[in-house]
Order: sequence, then structure tokens, then C-alpha cells
Amino acid sequence: MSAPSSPASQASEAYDVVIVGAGFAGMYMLHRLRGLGLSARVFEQGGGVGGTWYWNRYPGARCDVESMQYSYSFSDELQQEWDWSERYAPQPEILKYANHVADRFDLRRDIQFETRVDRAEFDERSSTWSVTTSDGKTVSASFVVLATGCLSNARKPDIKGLDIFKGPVYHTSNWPHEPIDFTGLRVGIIGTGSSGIQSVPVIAEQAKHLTVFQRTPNYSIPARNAPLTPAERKTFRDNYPAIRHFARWEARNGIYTELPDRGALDDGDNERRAKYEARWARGGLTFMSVYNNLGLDKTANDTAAGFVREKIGETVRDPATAKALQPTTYPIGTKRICIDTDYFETFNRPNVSLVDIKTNPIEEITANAVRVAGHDHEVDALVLATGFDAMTGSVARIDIRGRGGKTLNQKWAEGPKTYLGLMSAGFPNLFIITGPGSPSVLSNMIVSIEQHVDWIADCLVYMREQGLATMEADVDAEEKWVAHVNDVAHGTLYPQANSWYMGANIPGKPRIFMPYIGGVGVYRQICNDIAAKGYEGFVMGRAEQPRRAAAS
Ligand code: NA7
Repeated sequence: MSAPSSPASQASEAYDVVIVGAGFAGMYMLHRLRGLGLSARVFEQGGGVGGTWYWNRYPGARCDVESMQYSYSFSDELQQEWDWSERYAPQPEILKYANHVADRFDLRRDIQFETRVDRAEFDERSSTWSVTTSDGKTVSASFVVLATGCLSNARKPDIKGLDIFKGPVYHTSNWPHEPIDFTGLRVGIIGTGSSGIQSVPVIAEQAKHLTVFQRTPNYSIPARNAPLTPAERKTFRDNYPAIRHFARWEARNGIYTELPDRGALDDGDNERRAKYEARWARGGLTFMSVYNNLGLDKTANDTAAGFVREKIGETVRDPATAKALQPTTYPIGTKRICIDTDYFETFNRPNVSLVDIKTNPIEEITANAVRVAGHDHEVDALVLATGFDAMTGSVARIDIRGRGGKTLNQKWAEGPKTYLGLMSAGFPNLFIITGPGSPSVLSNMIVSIEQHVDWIADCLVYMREQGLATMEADVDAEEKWVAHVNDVAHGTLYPQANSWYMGANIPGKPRIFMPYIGGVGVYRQICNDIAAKGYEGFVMGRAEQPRRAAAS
């Protein structure tokens, strides 16, 4: 497999594969392609590797999956040699790990930093992609892999007056590289998702006063973060083969934990409470896997939601603040559950106040205040913890043109359509890593990234061996997959929340449950079966006679 010599765009450089993004997905993809002897070029808009961990430098930023599991498994040497310092490593350490991987596998020489991919256009005659970058260059490639990340496109809220605010405005996912000192300042933070919940306790320790503007309260479980002891690391390392296997095949979300053997209503009140207490004491995302029906049965879910509300009520001393912090409008877990360190406790501090902006939305931002219900909350600095245009946002920023010049944005105007979350019909030789329609954000991302990268790499080997030049999703297979993803989601409680899983945080974005909720093991088996059947549901073509699948 080699890139053709006369691509349509007259591009000066030609590669087998262009990879967009040098986060965990892009880096591993590059590594695998090198191993196959393919030429690859990575374009990364940031100044370094790490993707979301390069940008999200806000105070308190950590992964919500334990570091011994939120780490690559493809190299045993790597997982044996890297020492994670804490149960949940802080962002700087995850970024350091990403840099270590880039150095260890000598990845940088094929990565061009500070370069955005603006446009990618498929030429049907030559079956190649022309990829135009922000430095004005165009290169050609037989394949393009979008490793653009699910949470990479910051959502800046459209609040009146934000542009006239006189003080600094920071977005959690585009945080400055130098440390920000809030000492002596009155700080306002808008947003109480994971980023807000992680940063509030840290900012509160510094700021003169912190005002938290909350639209929707979140269920949050204590992280119980702590240093990892050498013995704990050793236990993981000794058991990595079993742990990684379990994460790939047994755990729905790619995280190693005990599997529940019963539903919440199968236990009596006391036993159930004891189990919730034990999970609360242990901390972390696995709170939700104490029972097997919390995501399926509203009555079962109510028991867990009620338990967390009680905990908030016990923790927060002011009853009105406690009540405002207790989520009631959606089942627990149907928005991504948060994990925190002293989030609710922080509201007992005298320098922290909560403003409910659900009942009374922010009217406007003035030069020095946030106005709510006619009252000016004066602030010197603003933090926007308002999230992302998730799953499709970073792809949508690229002008991607497939067969017939149709853009991916046109095709996805009513919501993203993919086959397996890996390809979209009408866009040959364009792969998406952890795209919409795959488990992605409902899983330990690294587990899902490695699965997709390996699948794509195997697929490229198959194509090379079979003398195939093009591959794309078949329209019917894609329609069936989209319907299946939708059916599985609607068998659960998840669509009941206005979450970014549904696109509900972006005004005007179609409401479709984007990730595949069937579980990573089930999904992996489906992908493997499809590959074993000669990539069933994909249309493959030879260079001389490319077959055509009509774009939907
Ligand atoms: P999230 O989870 O999308 O949270 C964003 C928060 O910002 C959430 O509380 C939103 O309220 C709030 N928000 C968004 N827009 C506005 C406006 N216009 N006005 C007021 N409040 C607003 O993003 P995060 O960065 O915290 O976390 C994303 C994921 O990263 C997380 O799940 C982890 O997987 C890692 P809403 O709930 O929409 O009412």
C-alpha cells in the first residue's frame, strides 16, 4: 500500500495515512501504523501531545478513571515501568505520561504540532484524500484517521455581556499554561459538570470569595484519591493480564471491578444501604456498578439517587444550599456521574456561595458582575466550566468532503450517522477513532481507543493482503447500526437526562443518544465478528475498479 503519485490536489507530500490529533488515540495509531511499515503524518493543533490532557489544565483536573487502568496496555514494558503516583493522577502527570510515550516510541518525528487540519477532500478518481492544514499546505493520503477526541471542542456559552466583562475569563478546557493565582480575588464559576466540580474546591482555597453559578446539580461521588503505594502498584502489575482482559471483555465500561450479581430491589433496605455505604466509602465511578439495573430500572435507580441526595444533605450544613445541590430532575448516572474531592464540603466554607441559575437564569454579565434576578454578584475573574460540543464538535470543525463533494456536516445535520462509530457512508477511507455510535465516552477511553486502533490496523493489513484500495460503510449497514444504537439506548434510562451524550447542551444540536451503550465487550465482539466475515457491511474496492456506495 502506498500513496498514489498524482493526487488530485497536486499535493507535495503523500502519505499512506494522515492522522488528525496527537492525543492518546493519535499516538497509538501512529505507533501501530509504523509497525505495519506504513507512512503516516499526524497533525496536532496543540503545541504538544496529550489531546484533552494538553488543554484541560484547570485547577484540580484529574481523570475519573483510576490511573492504573487509564493507561495504555499495548506495551507490557510501558505498563510495568511507569509509576503512577496517585489513585487518580492529576492532569500534569497524565500529560507527562503522554510525553513519555511520545519519547519512548519516538513518535514526535511524524507529528506536526500547532497545525490544525482545516479541510479534507476525497478525490474519487484517485481514491485519495487531500488534506489542507492551517499552515496553508496540502498533503495527500490514502486514508485519514480522525483521532480528534470526544471532548475537545470547548463550549463557550452565549451569555449576554460576556465580552464586556473587564476581568480575565478562563475556560476550563483551554486553561493557560502558566499557573493562575486567584489569591485575594472574587471568582465566579459557571458550570457544575465534572470540570466545575473538580475545580471548585481548589479555587475556593485560594479565592477571596467563590460564587458557583449552577444550572443543573450533579450527582458526585467522593474520589477517595490517595497516593498509590508500591504494593498497590505491584498488585496491579502482577495481575495486568487478567485486569486488562476483564476491562476489554467483561466490564461494560472498560473498568475492572466486581460485576454485580443482582438488582437494587433484590436486596432489603438495610443490605442495600450497606452496599451503597461501602461503595461511597471506597469512592469512584464504580459506585454505579453496585447493582446491575441502576441504568435500566427507575425504581432501582431511585434508591441510589436517594442515597446520594441524603449524603449531600448530611454534608452541606446550610439546608437551602444542600437542597439546591441535590439533583432531582434526572436519574443518577444518566449524565456522566462526577467524582470529587471535597466538592460538597466546600459549600460549608464562608467564602463560597451557590447561585441557582435554573430558576433564575443569568440575565447578563456586566463589566464586574454576573447579574441574576436583578442582583449583581460582583466578581474579579470568571471561570467557564461549561463543557464541550461533545463527540461531534471537533469533527465538525473540519471541512470534510466525501463522495460527490458532500460534507460530513451536511450528512450529520440531523445527528451523526456511522457504522460501528468507525466510518460514515459516503466517506471512503476515513476512519474515526471512538466516533459516535461506539462505546467511547461511556467507557474507559483508553480501552476503547486501543480497540479501535487495533481494529483499523488489522483492517489495513487485510486490505493490503487482498489488494484493496478503498473501504467505506455500506448505507444499509449504517442505517441498521444507527437504529441498533438508538434501540439499545432507549432500553435504558439514559435518554431521560438532558446530557451532552444527547447533544442537549448545545442549542440547536439534534437530540440523539450518541455513544453505543451495549457495553465494550459486546461491541468488541461485534467488531471482531464483522472483521472475521470479511468486513461485512463495508464496501471494499480495488484501485482500478472502485465500487461505489451511495451516500445517504
Ligand atoms: P459538562 O459535564 O458538559 O458540564 C458543563 C456544565 O456547564 C454543566 O453544569 C452545564 O449545565 C453548565 N453550562 C453549560 N452551558 C451553560 C450556560 N450557558 N449557562 C449556565 N451553565 C451552563 O462539562 P465538563 O467539562 O464539566 O465535563 C465534561 C466531561 O469531561 C465529563 O463528563 C468527564 O467525562 C470529563 P447543564 O448541566 O447543561 O444544565
